[in-house]
Amino acid sequence: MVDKKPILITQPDLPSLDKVIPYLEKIWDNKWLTNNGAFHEELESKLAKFLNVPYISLFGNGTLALITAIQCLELEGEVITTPYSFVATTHSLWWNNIKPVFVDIDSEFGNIDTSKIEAAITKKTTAILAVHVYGNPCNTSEIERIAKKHNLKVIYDAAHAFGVEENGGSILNHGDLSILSFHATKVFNTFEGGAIVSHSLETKKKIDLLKNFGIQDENTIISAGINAKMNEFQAAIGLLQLEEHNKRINKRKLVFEYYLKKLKGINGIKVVKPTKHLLSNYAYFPILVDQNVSSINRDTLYSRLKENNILARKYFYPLISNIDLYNSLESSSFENLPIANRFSSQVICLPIFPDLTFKEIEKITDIIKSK
Ligand code: T4K
Repeated sequence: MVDKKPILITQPDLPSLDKVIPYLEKIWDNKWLTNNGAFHEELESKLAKFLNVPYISLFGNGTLALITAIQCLELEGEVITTPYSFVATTHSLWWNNIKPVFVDIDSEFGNIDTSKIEAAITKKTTAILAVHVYGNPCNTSEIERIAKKHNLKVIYDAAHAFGVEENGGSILNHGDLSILSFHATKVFNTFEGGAIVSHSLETKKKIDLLKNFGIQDENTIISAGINAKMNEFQAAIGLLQLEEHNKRINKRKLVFEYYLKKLKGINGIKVVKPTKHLLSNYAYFPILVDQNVSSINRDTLYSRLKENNILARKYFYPLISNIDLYNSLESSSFENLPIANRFSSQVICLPIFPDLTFKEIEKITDIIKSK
């Protein structure tokens, strides 16, 4: 019999309501709702400490953070990026009138393949926009070596990488800027929200102007900024989420490890998993279904899970380079992006969240085993 309640890809973490009320009371008393309110300021400084980064600027969502990061670095022309991401990554270039140039991904983690970047650089290239897909770090040292050699800026879309550390340091400390998403579906959520991590006070100030219409003071507007501010309700939620964060990541780790145990040795199923020297956030549980080895293809497995009320997701399908908006670009050709096309046709992200039970995991893995 099919259970009535679906198992969703994720279930947003929420603080208990009784803890939220005092924060709401404060907002109601202060009547200060947005524009650098007290909770906004407190969350910025607490997050910078928690993530071990020098400067952070809060945003209304991750997409606005991406668009603003590009504005901050004054990019133009062409930017090298990956087609294997959520559409927001490439859309942020489109919103800045920049041509995306897609480079293929590596076959282990699905991150941009650094060995292919240099061949894609032209006179018009101004930056590399890479993504730490599923929270697994890109090859940052190689990206930054190439960027230095060709005088390019580097932005990391770290929407999946809240709290991830590699070799003991935050992966947010790489590149010129990193952006985060605090969307409901992320490991740290403020309902909607996002941030830019920067490495100098001067840059932070520039970002803060850009997210507030470019207003310097009552009489001076110095840039064509946008409205991308985080409000006090979001910031209050963020402060409460932070208290629970480590506990939730520990629970995610148990879920992740139980999945690994249950999926061990199944022909044609490969888990995209973090390396050992990583402090992971266990944000996603992606598997690749290899039709040549497995008795089933990705779409059939996806449907079978759905028939059993398990709503997994094909993150990331369709491949960004294959959608109408971008498929006429030269770099979108299948020949240029064989690995990304393969990943996109094989991937399923299985449900993962702190309260997913072992029983639910068994239900999911049993369906995969019986394929
Ligand atoms: N860069 C990357 C690499 C990203 O992955 C994202 C966002 C961004 C940039 C942009 O950041 P933001 O501007 O979003 O801050 C979801 C999210 O909407 C999106 O934030 C996320 N990436 C992407 C990977 O996933 P959808 O279209 O799959 O969302 P949706 O509404 O179908 O939600 C997925 C599932 O989550 C639902 O089936 C049920 C569950 N859910 C969702 C919401 C919103 C809940 O249980 N409660 C909720 O409130 O894109």
